[in-house]
Amino acid sequence: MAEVYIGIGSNLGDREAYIRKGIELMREFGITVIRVSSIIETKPYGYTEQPLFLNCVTHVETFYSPLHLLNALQFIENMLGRKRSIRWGPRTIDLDILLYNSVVIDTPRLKIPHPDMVNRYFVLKPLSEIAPDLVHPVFGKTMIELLNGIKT
Ligand code: A4P
Ligand code: MG
Repeated sequence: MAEVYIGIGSNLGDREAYIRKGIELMREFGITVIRVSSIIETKPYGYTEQPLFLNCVTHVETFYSPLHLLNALQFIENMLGRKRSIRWGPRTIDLDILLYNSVVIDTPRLKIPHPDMVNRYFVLKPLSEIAPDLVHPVFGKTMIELLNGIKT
């Protein structure tokens, strides 16, 4: 069983409903959802000309391999009407694998830990709420240390 943290974001339509539905569908796909952080509203990062996001992080357990999990999450994104247009652009739902045990993967299709998570308030804030002492497998710092290290 793998311990996994998944980042969820939405900035189109009924954002909270998309997040709730995304979590429900993860359960239907056999993923065990252990904990869900608070949902926070955040300014768009990267491509800034888009609506505000709602973000949260979930702690899950799964027997899926990293690639199977990615496939399942992308299937759920498509079920919820996600259309891929511009990179970092608006979306009904975005499901990113942040951490998968202490696994480090660097391929074009899948990068774990999510490479930009250490710079993102909208990831580190909810992650520190549910796993403050979790250590990043590459940087060797806890989530709360990483959160305290970024400018907001
Ligand atoms: N991919 C590689 N590694 C992973 C991973 N660990 N988890 C690949 C999920 N996917 C991963 O993603 C593009 C490709 O990344 C996938 O096909 C997969 O093979 P995508 O979801 O299709 O496109 P995207 O999300 O637009 O691109 P990207 O680079 O993943 O963007 P991010 O990092 O997801 O950032 N601002 C706020 N406030 N809140 C947000 O949630 N999100 C983004 C998107 C930008 N600004 C934001 C937020
Ligand atoms: Mg994504």
